[in-house]
Amino acid sequence: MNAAELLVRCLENEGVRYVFGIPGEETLALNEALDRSDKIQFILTRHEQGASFMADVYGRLSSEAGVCLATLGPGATNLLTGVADAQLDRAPLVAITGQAGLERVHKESHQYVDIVGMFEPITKWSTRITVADTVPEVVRKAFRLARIEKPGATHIELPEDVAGEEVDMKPLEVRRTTYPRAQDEALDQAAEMINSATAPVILVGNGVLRRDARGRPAVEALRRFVARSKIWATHTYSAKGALDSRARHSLPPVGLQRPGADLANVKELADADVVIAIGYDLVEWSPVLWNPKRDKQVVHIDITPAELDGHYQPSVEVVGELHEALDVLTERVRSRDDSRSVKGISAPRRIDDHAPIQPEAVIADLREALGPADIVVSDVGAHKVWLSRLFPTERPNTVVISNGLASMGIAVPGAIAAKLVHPDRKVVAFTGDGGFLMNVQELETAKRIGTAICVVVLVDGRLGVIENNEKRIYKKTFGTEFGNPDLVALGRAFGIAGYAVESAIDLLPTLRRALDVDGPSLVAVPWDHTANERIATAQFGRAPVTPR
Ligand SMILES: Cc1ncc(C[n+]2csc(CCOP(=O)(O)OP(=O)(O)O)c2C)c(N)n1
Repeated sequence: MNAAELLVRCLENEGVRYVFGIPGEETLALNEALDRSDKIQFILTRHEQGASFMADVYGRLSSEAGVCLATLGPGATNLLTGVADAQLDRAPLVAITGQAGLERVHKESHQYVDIVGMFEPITKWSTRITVADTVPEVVRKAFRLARIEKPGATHIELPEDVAGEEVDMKPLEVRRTTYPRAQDEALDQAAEMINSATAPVILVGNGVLRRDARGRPAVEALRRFVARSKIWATHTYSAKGALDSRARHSLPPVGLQRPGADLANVKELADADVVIAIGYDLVEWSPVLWNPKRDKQVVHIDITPAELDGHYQPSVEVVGELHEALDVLTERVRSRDDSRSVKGISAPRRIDDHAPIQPEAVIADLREALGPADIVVSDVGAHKVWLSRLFPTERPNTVVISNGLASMGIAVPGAIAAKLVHPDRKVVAFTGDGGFLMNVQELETAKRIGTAICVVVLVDGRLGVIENNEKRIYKKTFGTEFGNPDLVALGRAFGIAGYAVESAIDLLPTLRRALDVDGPSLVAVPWDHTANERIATAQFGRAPVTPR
C-alpha cells in the first residue's frame, strides 16, 4: 500500500462518504486510491471553490467533517474561499491538496507555491506530510481538530513523491471527544444573575445548532429553558431554527451590520440589563452593535470560554456542554411574568401582484412552498438579510447562511451538499444574480450527479446590498450594475428545468412546480431592489401569534 492509499483508508475510517474536488497531476495517486474505495464517492466539481463550499455545508449539516481535494498551485488557491468560510462559520472541513515532490519545494519551481503557509491563517491547522508513516496520525489529528469545538477547517498537503511511498500502517481508532459539564458554582452564579435581572434577554447563536447537528439535544434544552424562564429570546442569523420563530417569547432575529438598527428593531435587547448569550459567536454579529455603552451584564453560556472583546466581558462564564448547562439552569431560574403581548415572526401574506416582486412576497411564498424540514441555503447580499430577518423557521439546521466570512457564491454548491446530506428533503439555493454567476458552473455538477436542488435566483441586475449602502452613505451609486444572460436559457443549456416568473401571482405555483422536478431546477424571480431601502426596518413579521 502506498501513502495515498493509506490516506484514503484513513478517510474511510473517519466515516467520509464524499470527497469534493478536482484532481491534478500531483494528486493522481490519491485519485487512483479513491477510485478503488467502495465507501467514498468522489464528486468532481467544476471549480475548486465549489468543492470547498460543498465540503463546508456538508460539514455544517452532517455529523462529520466535509472533505475537499485540490491539486497544487492554482487548485489550492482556488480552494481558499470555501475553506475560510468553513473556518469562520465553524464548519468542520478537511482540505487535502497535492504538492510537488519534496526534491523541488525549496526552490523556484513550476506551479509551486507555499500552500501550507497559505492555509495557515484560515485554518485551525495546516500541515505537510513528509514522512509517509505519519499519515494515520496526521489524518486523525486533522479530523479531530476540525470537529472539536469550535469546529473549523484543517489542511493536509501530500507531496507527490511521499504519496507514492510504500507504507505498512493502519488508521488510528476514531474516538469522540466529550465535553465537561459546566461547574456548579458558575451555574449558581448565572442563575442568581438571571433571577435578579430586571429585563433579561436571551441571545442565541449558532453554537446551539452546531451541537444539535452533532447529536446533542441543545435545541430542545434551549426551548425548555425559554419556556420555563419566560425570558424573551432573540437569535443571530446563523442560529435560525434554534428557536421556533412562531413560538411564544421568540423575538425577531438580530444581525444587521449597522449601529443601532437592530436595537431599534428589537427594543427588548436595547433595554436589557442582562444578556444571556447562549452559543453566541462574536464573528457573526459584533457585541459593539448590541452593547455599545458596555453597560449590559453578560452571562456567557457556551462550550468554550468567551472570546475577549471590550463590549463582551461576561460577568459569569458557564463553560460546558450546552444542553447539560441549560437543563440545570432550567431547574434553577424562576419563571417570569408572562403578561406582555406575544411576538414572533409569522409568514406574511402577499403584498401585491406587481413585478418586480416585493421581497416580502418572495419570502412568504418560499415559506409556503417548503415544508418545515426542507432546507434553504442562502447566498450573500440583500436577499440574505431579507431571508434572515423574515423567513419563519421552525426547525434547526434548515436555513444555512454564510455569516462569518459572508461569502457570495456559496448557495449553489452549498445546496448540492445539503441535498447529499438530506436526500429526502427539498433543498433551495436562494441567491442574488451577483452571487449566482460566481459559481454557476456547479449546475453541471448538480445535473451530472442528479441532485434535485431548486435554485431561486433573485434578478435585479445589480449588487443590491452594496448599491443600497452606496445610496445611503454617498447618495449615489457606482460600479454595481451588470447585465444578465437569459437565465432560463442558461439553465436549459445545463440541461436543467428553468422557469421565469412574470408576476407575483405566478411565484408560488412556479416554485411548487420547480420543487417537484426530479432533478435540478432554476427559477428566475424579478426582484424589486428598491425595496432594499426598507431592509432594516421591514417588520411585518411582528404580528401576534397564537401562544403554544
Ligand atoms: C465573494 C464576495 N465578494 C464580494 C462580497 C461583497 N458583497 C456582499 S453582498 C454583495 C452583492 C451581492 O449581490 P447579489 O448577489 O446580486 O445579491 P443582492 O444584494 O442583490 O440580493 C457584494 C458584492 C462578498 N460578500 N463576497
